[in-house]
Amino acid sequence: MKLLQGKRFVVTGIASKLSIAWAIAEALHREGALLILTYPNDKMKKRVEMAAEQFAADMVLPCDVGSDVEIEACFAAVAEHWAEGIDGVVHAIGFAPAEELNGDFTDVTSREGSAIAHDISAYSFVALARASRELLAKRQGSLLTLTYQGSTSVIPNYNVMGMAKASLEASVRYLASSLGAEGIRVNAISAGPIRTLAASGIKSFRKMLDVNAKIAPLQRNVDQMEVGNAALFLLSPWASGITGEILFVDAGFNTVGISEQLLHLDEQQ
Ligand code: 0WD
Repeated sequence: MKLLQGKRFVVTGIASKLSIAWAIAEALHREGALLILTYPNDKMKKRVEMAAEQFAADMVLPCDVGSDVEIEACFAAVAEHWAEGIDGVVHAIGFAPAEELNGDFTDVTSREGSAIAHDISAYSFVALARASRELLAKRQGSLLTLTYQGSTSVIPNYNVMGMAKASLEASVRYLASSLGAEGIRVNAISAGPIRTLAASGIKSFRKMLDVNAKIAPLQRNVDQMEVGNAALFLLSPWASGITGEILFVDAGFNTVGISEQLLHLDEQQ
């Protein structure tokens, strides 16, 4: 029998085959899980339908997380389809206006851009948790989100997304505390940089990948499926004792202060 045979998950955030959510859906499907996939707008619908076909998803539903009405309608449809509850919700969503992710933090961070980044990238996780609470409680399910080390350390051009990810990580802890009594676990994966559509919006991303691979203990970057497999674990009964946790899947990058490579940087130039 497969690891997650017959378990039921809602996966958000598929924008292309490169999306981290695509790999998570692939890992869940590989282990026998049933899926409902969501899309934010008509432009993305076709791509998500492609994923649905590949992973034999039960259905695809619209869910722009900027809209409470859409979130409610989405989970009402999930509840109708899976009245016995769900085993997990994956939040793989991040957004900030492009001009916020290019330039000096103090100069480019605007009130409006900040509000959008926090709403779509952080608050939306709380909104999804509220909408799925009853369904998750029925099967002791869990919530999973994706974050990045730019929440706690400065990364050039990550800017307002660093603020939003810090807020998202705080919400993981508050949600874990709020929902723990119902048996619902809440965790995040802090992934190393991976080339996706969202990542391509960050200035100098390619350079960041190079630096990351040089400094990380594993001397390379991670790929989508390494995140997918870690997600599989956190969403599974094997992680039943883990909640409020931020799990790094970043080839060890976050553990390094001064690496051997950094120590000899001047010799390499
Ligand atoms: O290096 C990376 N790629 C990392 C990504 C490192 C660490 C963390 N992450 C995070 C991202 O911040 C995000 O939270 O992983 C999550 C998934 O990102 P991804 O897989 O890198 O990026 P992508 O394939 O672009 O998926 C993000 C998607 C959107 O894509 P676009 O490209 O259209 O912005 O988030 C979705 C959308 O599908 N999204 C929304 N979904 C519902 N409602 C909304 C919305 N309003 N806005 C964006």
